[in-house]
Amino acid sequence: MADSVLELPDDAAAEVARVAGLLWAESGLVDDVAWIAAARAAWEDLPGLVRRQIREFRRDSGPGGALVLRGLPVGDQLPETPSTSDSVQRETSVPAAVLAMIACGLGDPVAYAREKHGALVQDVVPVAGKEEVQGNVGSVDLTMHNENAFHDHRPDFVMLLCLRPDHDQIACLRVASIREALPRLSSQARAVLAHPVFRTEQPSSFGTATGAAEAHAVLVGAGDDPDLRVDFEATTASDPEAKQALRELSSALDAASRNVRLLAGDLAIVDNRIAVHGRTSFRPRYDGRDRWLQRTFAVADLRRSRGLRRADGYVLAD
Ligand SMILES: O=C(O)CCC(=O)C(=O)O
Ligand SMILES: [Fe+2]
Repeated sequence: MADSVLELPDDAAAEVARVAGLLWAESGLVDDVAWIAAARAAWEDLPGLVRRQIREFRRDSGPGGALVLRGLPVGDQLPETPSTSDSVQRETSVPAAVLAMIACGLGDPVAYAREKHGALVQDVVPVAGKEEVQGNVGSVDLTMHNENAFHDHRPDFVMLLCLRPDHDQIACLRVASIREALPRLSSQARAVLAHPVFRTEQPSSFGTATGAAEAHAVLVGAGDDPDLRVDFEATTASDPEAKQALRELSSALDAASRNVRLLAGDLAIVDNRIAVHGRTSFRPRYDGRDRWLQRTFAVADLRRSRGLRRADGYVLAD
């Protein structure tokens, strides 16, 4: 099982920086299939320490369902933090190289055509006027969620690489796994959560809700080690008993949650099958030096979504 935090020793960090620098210099754009192929090859050149940790995490993400790698390179000349919704990283860069290589180690990167222009490396930045939005443009507390819980092909892993923390360094990524919450749930709640009496709408980053979401269970698979599928902003329960079970789950996850303060060069990887994530509030200044994360999704089995991906690329059409 993987440890939950790995601080890279200096020599390993320097080696990652060297390999990322070479990949950055390869021609093309981040979303080019050829550049992702180069990232896949470059993954093999990363230090064994990093590759082992990622592969162990892929096999078993542990009780907490999250891994933080500290000390990754993010480049020397960081531009201003982007300030608009839906901004993405199309040009190759050191952070994009780190995300692409590690996505290839976890499985393969993916994106969704309807979200953030289908870009594989996306900016997570606060946007003026959107403070209250329950999405990554906001700066109020962000409710716990599985990423794209509404989607049949939601990501298996969510990677968030910090390029720049918030000014006050108070924003925390929150992570909670069902493995740690399950013992806190009553057997009644566990049983109800395993029934398909919940519906989850698409998040605001995908556009407005359709009202056509299908019923699904929140706990899926092994009774003693289930997968989790919930978004406390978007999942609704069909009857009072199911509503109560959802409330119980929310408290159990809160009680099991961990706060992670990400600093520049910290990469959080969340196992989206067993863990939810959210974020505590912070105060953006919109001065070009606001909190800036870059995000990439990965799936363990790319083939499974082939029907949604044109030309066997990395973007899911729907
Ligand atoms: O801002 C954060 O730390 C996390 C935002 C989030 O949930 C996401 O980008 O998926
Ligand atoms: Fe998220």
